[in-house]
Amino acid sequence: MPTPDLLDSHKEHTLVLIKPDGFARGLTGEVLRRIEAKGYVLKGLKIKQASRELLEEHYAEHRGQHFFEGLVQFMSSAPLVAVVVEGDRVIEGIRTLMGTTNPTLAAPGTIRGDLGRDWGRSYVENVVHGSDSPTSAEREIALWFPELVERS
Ligand code: DAT
Ligand code: MG
Repeated sequence: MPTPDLLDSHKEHTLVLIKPDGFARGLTGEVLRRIEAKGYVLKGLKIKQASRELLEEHYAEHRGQHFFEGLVQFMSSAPLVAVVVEGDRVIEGIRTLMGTTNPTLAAPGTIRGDLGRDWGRSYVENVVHGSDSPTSAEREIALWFPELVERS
């Protein structure tokens, strides 16, 4: 197998996850459609059932929060889709496309506002994740796509 091309470090990238709820509901295509229609470019894509270890690392900033355990359990319970997206100001742009964290309150027109809702569970199901800053994006891409950022 050829080694995949590494990401261009001069360009901006973010990590998007189509969470287990979004993947199970068949919303992967719709989320990717919105990202591509906006003009951003997909640079990495994989279906994966993430381990507890990976998710504890991914959500390290939330360790100690009351929702942490439920969040990690939900995110590791079923497959998800991980995506690296490229474009100028893509980190902010994806956050705008996603909408706010609570899907009941997320604005119509956003992914969470249009596709997410409260299903009465003890954890929040909001379809997507997007990195919240350049520091987070770099850390998260290295966690989920080490093959795109370093030579093995
Ligand atoms: P976001 O996913 O919008 O970046 P976040 O980083 O603050 O939000 O939280 C990560 C995830 O954790 C979020 O998508 C859903 C869950 N979460 C956040 N705050 C929560 C809360 N108060 N109660 C339950 N789950 C929460
Ligand atoms: Mg976050």
